[in-house]
Amino acid sequence: MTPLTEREWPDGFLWGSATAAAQIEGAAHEDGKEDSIWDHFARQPGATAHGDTPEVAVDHYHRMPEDVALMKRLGLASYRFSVSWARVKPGDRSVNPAGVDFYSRLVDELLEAGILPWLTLYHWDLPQAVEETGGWANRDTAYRFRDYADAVYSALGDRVTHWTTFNEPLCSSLIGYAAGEHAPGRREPRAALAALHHQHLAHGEVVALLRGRGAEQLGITLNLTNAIPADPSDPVDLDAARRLDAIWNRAFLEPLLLGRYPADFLEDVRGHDFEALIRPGDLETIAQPIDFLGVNHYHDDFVSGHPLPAGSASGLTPTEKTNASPFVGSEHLSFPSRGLPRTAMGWDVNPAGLRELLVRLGAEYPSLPPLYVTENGAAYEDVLDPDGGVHDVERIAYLRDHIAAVGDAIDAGADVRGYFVWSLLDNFEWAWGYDKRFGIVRVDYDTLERTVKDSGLAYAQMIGSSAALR
Ligand code: GBH
Repeated sequence: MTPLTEREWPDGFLWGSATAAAQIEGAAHEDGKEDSIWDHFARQPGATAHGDTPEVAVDHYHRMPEDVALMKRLGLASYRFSVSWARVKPGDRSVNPAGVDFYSRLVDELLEAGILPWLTLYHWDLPQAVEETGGWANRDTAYRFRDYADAVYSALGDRVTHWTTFNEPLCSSLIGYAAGEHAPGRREPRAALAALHHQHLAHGEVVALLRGRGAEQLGITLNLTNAIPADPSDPVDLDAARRLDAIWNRAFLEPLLLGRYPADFLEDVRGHDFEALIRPGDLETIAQPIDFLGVNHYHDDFVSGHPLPAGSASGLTPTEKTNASPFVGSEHLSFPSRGLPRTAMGWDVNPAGLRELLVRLGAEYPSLPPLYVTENGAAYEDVLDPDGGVHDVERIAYLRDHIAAVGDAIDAGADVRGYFVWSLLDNFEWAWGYDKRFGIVRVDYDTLERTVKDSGLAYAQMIGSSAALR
């Protein structure tokens, strides 16, 4: 098997893999867990492909020890997982001992296996009961999140060193509350902007709280993309790229790192009275120093300000699927084809984009903390070979080229300290249900049996040999 990388990596570079609670755990109504917005949303007709739900997912809740053993066999140095709020504080009421116990056992298993637990407090699964009081559009949710984080820290703070507040607040605000493609499925642009600000506020409140309680490493994960103008000589496309960069990247980076919302973003959303949501002191709370920034990256966005010619091929955006746009204030954006190879998600493959992004962040934000690539990976139509193996050559090529791009970014001066493949296991891919497989381990959805794909073998071999270089 050709190695994924032959490069030398910095000492202690952290190789891991990532998952999220709602995508793998199942046991959606066991041991006191109540509905999250994803349980509720997935039951609505047409919300997910084939009506798939997270009810069983890949049954990680019951197979956790076996899954940790698998991580150990793969040689993972770290495992990035998320905690389900609706399991720990069902209905946002008192703490559920059985829910806490699951994560406590997981952390013990990981430590026993020599794997660093990398914990995310929120990966999109708000308790449905909290949504029913307004969800993230309600400022109060930020304070309820702080109470939930406090409960998780009380249970795990003695063993978990790395804490991430949010995974991709962009998705859980703009895609959940404006495009309606993710839970809670609302199509209310101003509620989406409120969700965005309240998640930032919740992040800041939790950084302050956990800092005070002695947490070692605190950060957040953003999904960041390069906004590439379809025609760089066309002012309309340049403005489209500027707008996309504002609402997709800078509306998150600037409050967190610079304590302000970008002026052009404020201008773009002017019609929604966004600034009325910001109270004195909020930006100071939001911009407290963090110890790392997680970067999830899958693809660039090739964007235009012109309508697409009828019948032209384009990316699969929520705009086209639901006629509701996540780009509040810039609803006219369109995504023509860039002519690149695509994954099964319809996402362009352009590894150089990851290098450019990581390098650009360092250049644009002097106060940038160390970076970790907390998600990168690809969905393909995996075929199970009669020999029992999964020869996922496209995923291997994707990982090899993106890992090389991370190495190139480090060579160019970017301070990147680790890389997590998305995902450890095939899983519930949100609105796509079980249709799209991102795992380096295959899951048979009838038997729930796990089979390491060739990409998993290649990744294990790489971690083993790059560990040997240290
Ligand atoms: C990650 O997000 C998630 O963290 C993870 O749970 C998920 O399984 C994984 O990626 C694979 O999807 O509005 O048309 O411009 C995905 C990154 C970035 C995908 C924003 C959707 C918006 C498409 N997301 N993108 S559009």
